[in-house]
Amino acid sequence: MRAAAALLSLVVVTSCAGPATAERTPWPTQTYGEITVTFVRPGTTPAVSPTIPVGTAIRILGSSFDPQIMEVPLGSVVTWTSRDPILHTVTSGTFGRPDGQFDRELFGGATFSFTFAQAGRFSYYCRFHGGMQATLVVR
Ligand SMILES: [Cu+2]
Repeated sequence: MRAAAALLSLVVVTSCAGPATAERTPWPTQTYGEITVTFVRPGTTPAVSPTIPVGTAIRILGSSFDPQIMEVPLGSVVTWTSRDPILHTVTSGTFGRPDGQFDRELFGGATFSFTFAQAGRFSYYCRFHGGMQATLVVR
């Protein structure tokens, strides 16, 4: 057990590291289920794969959805809260191509909630502002 603890202090945990090649990842890796552990040598910098935030709350602020991409546990209720003084929408689909799952106008402290009962990648946007686009990954 002591040896395992000492070993863990030397590793960096990365997720979704994908297939490691000797050229791209010069450190040995070991995969345990969905977690890949990279064993880092002293004096080197580990390559950590980017991760996206996990949660169920999205803020609308500055004519932007925050976060822009978020992972949502399957079956969760996701809630959008507007912190902007101008009207926006939370509309499923991509700009100009609503998919009909949800479409709600929000402003100034208002909230909207939607339950994601299916896994997948879902885009949503604001009907009034072409640059407001974001993605949820439900898994
Ligand atoms: Cu908007």
